[in-house]
Amino acid sequence: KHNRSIESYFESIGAGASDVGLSKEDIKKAFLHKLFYHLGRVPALTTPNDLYTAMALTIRDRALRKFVRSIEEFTQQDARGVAYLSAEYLPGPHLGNNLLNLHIVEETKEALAELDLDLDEILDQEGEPGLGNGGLGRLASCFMDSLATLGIPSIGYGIRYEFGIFKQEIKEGWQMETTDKWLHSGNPWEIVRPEISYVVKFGGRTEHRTNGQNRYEVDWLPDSEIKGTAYDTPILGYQSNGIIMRLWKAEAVESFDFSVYNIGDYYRAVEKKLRSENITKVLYPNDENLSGKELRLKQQYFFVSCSLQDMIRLHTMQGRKLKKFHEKFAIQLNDTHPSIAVAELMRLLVDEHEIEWDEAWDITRQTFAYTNHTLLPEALEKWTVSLLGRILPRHLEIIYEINSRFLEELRDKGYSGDQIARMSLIDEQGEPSVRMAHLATVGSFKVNGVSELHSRLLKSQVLNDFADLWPGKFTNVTNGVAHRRFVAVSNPGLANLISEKIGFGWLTNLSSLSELEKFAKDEKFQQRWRDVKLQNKTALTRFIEEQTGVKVDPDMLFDVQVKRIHEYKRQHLMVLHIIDLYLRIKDGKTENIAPSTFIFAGKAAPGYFLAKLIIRLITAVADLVNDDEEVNKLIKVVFLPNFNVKQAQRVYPAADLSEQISMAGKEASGTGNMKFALNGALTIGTLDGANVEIREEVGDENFFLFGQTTEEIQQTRREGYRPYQYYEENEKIKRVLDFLVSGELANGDKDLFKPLYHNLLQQDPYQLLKDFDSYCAKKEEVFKVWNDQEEWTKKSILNVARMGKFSSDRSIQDYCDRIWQVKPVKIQE
Ligand code: 6GP
Repeated sequence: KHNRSIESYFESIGAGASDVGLSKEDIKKAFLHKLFYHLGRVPALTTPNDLYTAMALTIRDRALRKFVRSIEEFTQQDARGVAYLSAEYLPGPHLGNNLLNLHIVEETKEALAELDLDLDEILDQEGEPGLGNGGLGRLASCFMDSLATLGIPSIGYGIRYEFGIFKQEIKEGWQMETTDKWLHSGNPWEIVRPEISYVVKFGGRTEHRTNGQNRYEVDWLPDSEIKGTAYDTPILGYQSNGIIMRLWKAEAVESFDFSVYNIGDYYRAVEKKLRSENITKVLYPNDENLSGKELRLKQQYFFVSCSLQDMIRLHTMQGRKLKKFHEKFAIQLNDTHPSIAVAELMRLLVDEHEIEWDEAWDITRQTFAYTNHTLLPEALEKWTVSLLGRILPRHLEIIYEINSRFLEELRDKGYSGDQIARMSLIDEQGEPSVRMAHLATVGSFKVNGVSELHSRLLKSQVLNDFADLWPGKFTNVTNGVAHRRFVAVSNPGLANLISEKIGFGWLTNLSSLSELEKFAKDEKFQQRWRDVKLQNKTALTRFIEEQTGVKVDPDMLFDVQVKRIHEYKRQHLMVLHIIDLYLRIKDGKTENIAPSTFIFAGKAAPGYFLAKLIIRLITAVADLVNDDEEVNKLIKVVFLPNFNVKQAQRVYPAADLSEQISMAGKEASGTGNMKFALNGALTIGTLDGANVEIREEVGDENFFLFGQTTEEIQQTRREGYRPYQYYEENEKIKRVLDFLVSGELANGDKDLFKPLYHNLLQQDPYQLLKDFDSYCAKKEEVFKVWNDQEEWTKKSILNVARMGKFSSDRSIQDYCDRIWQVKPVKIQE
């Protein structure tokens, strides 16, 4: 059965190539077919969502055709592959990206035009699966794109949350959260696989005994079981085949109509079903902050267990030995969220497949690799021993066993008691808890950070003891972004201009953007470059007005900060500067201010008070500035609600200036920084995360650097940072901070921003006040360069030309070479 090629299969069912053909006629026919036979509609009686769904289904067929081909080839070649385990994905809208990948944008446009339909309107209908919080989830989706494009045998495992990240609305200046009903109008991209499902156990107790053959055995007697069912979404690569993202949905084990004897049982059965489904109900909306909640642990274990059982099935299906599991799969842990996998694989190997501990441990340690995505102490996952023991009693035993063997090893090496306590998988200070980063590190063959600086700090700070013990285990893979989505799909104007000059090579080899360098000073080219930007800004201007009612002028400098709202990212530093500008304008000192629109967007974790207050501050400053005739000719402020991938695709192409102003040492990498620069924005930023490498690439003369370095920040802290001193000694800072509590903001409310005011004066944990002057000075320079449009454009072109390193294709290639040892599989069409 397996030897039969897909082509002959197609022939045998009498299907011609045109059934999934890519010509205009094929697409038009297929689209009408879907509309009629799938949705039961004729063109005259459709809703916009029908049109979108029919088009999505049309394209999905074509994607599946490719996808099936690649599965066939991966299987035949018995290739080593990668499983990417991530609790979060942010794929963004699929349709536009898939059209690009299939190379049928024009054909589709024309096919629709012949039906009097408009592709852009249809594209606009698509929502997005918000199955992630921010950078980490979006990175996972960029990696899916590149894995598919490079032809790496791979699969992305995750959770099919029924409700993704909340929808953000702004009411009276405050963030309000409403549920994200992304499945409301159906999801044409996914395919449910009822036959691919696994049972996952929870709770209960274990029983230890020695069996007849003198083998020590452990039985786990759970108190509940839940079924996970696979939902597959094909992810196409650019002019290549595809991979799948396989997301697990939780269901009750028994179908809910199992024989019931009385009405009481019936209701209990209903409740049980509902309880089971709860596990994949909703994404936890905390970005880089652990919640410590039981349900979150259950989610993590649930998807990890389904995924590992699935991999074992795939591996043994063709008669391969389980003991060779690590030869077949590399499993990448996307942060510690899936790190319980280390204990789960041990359990599956030892308890369920009767492999001896030592051998199982060798297999496990050769299978996993771990990526750390943050140094923030509040984000390092820990589970209390009591919670973990209650939900996963067998895993706690396994973790204890791993730990005792590991600590024994350290003792043998002569480690001190202090060192051993620091490195233990169990944190004994306070309530005993399991340190998931330690479990992931001990259980993996490689550990990586996501930028040069972050990887260095990981080795010298958070995991320094482990880096001393196993220096060869630690490596770096600098993040990258799906440039096809974030430039070719989102910014067709720029993409066309680039391709016209240097051809299409950059789509698969981003480094070839360097060929643009020679046009950097070409006046005609510069003018066209500016025309594209202006067009994108004009489009964003319309969107801003639609969303917020604020009219902005596309000729102004668009100065943008979009990302999760977090103190360490310092959105409020940008606000303090805007207040300073406002006060200057009120004083009539308007010289040297370039007319600017400041654009913010991003969600705050619902329980993060200061982050929400920062949003309130932005909207308060926006109201003040935008309504003041004296001021709003020079500056405007906008907060765009509900930042997501779709919105991001509108924003990056329209930005002139990209704000990457986190306190040095805090932002692991950043990926928005890359998307902005690739769309021709210049960056004002600190030496943090991947900013360091971006600046290295684009040249320091094309990057607005400010602020303390990581070392200086630490030095300042060691010397005893006293923010109040800056308030006392720096008039500008005093004036700006006093303004926060003056009552001039938020209709006279003097108390509203006091928590922020006090936070900055008393602790200022992210040293805004210390970096304030340097930031303001850099802004002056930004204004100066902006006033010389030729100079600005040259820098913008050079930024794009030198961003070749930051494609996620390069990141994935690095993972393949440095970590996975996996090679692409060539697919003969
Ligand atoms: C983020 C980091 O904050 C960001 O700097 C990085 O670019 C991104 O990961 C991708 O590597 N971290 C998270 O979103 C997170 O939740 C646990 O880390």
